[in-house]
Amino acid sequence: MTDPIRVEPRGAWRKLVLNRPDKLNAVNEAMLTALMDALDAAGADPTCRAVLLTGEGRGFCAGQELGPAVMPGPDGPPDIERLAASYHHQVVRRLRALPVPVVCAVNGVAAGAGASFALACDIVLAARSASFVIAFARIGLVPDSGASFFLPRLIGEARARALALTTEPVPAAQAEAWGMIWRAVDDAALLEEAEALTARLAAGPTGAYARIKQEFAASATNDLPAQLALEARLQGEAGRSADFAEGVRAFLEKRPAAFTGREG
Ligand code: T3D
Repeated sequence: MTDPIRVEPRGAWRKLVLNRPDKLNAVNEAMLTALMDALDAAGADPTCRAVLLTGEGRGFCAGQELGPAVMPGPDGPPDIERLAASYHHQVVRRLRALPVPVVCAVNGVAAGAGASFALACDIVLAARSASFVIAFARIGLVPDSGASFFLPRLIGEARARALALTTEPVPAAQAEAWGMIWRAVDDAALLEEAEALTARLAAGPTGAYARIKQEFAASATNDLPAQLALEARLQGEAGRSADFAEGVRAFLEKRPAAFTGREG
């Protein structure tokens, strides 16, 4: 059987590929479990300093697989709450908590939870032909897997509400113009650009990147004094790292820094 998630180790980083192209990489429990395992393995490996997430084929991810698992059965309606909390949301939590940067290369349509997964990543590049569909209401569901958290923060409430209610697709160029993603790139250049960016991040100050993720996670709820206190603590930690010492030395010696990702 084909692995629903293909893991491609690339030295200091790894590529995770959603691998069910005939269904536009729609996710089911087995695929979500494999994705969680792959993210856990990346987080547990100190030599893995960045992750790239993308999809196989013409789609990035069409969200939850619409099939028997989400159909009413003899025992009544499906338990979507359990599915969401135990699977989809666990993926989103892992993407946000992973202590290394996660780049997402949206190679085609990202719909429903597929769009949410992309928006949960740290840096999102999308092929110009790709689109984002907040598709949930098309089938009578509500934005999920973080979509109702990420969207208003990224593009403002007016656009977020309209996308959730109308489910109109957002082309990649529009997503870039709205600040929903980092950059739309030509289809042929997507993977090369995403891989180069991931490799660059994998050679960066890994500990500082982990703390940058912590800062942005906390800024969603902190007031300014709390955020300044957090910045001071994290800056203190970063300032004690070997990478900071190397960064300053490299600056003074007018050469590129050779970061190792080491703390001490
Ligand atoms: O736990 C929870 O959180 C539950 C809730 C989950 C959140 C969700 O994700 S709910 C949203 C679920 N996803 C959708 O509603 C999207 C369904 N798909 C579509 O609307 C369209 O496929 C797309 C807009 C994404 C792309 O359209 P198009 O025309 O490019 O492709 P297509 O022809 O519709 O799809 C190609 C194939 O993929 C097709 O299979 P076939 O006919 O060739 O055998 C299609 O059935 C299949 N496919 C696409 N999406 C899904 C799917 N199969 C199962 N589940 C899908 N989600």
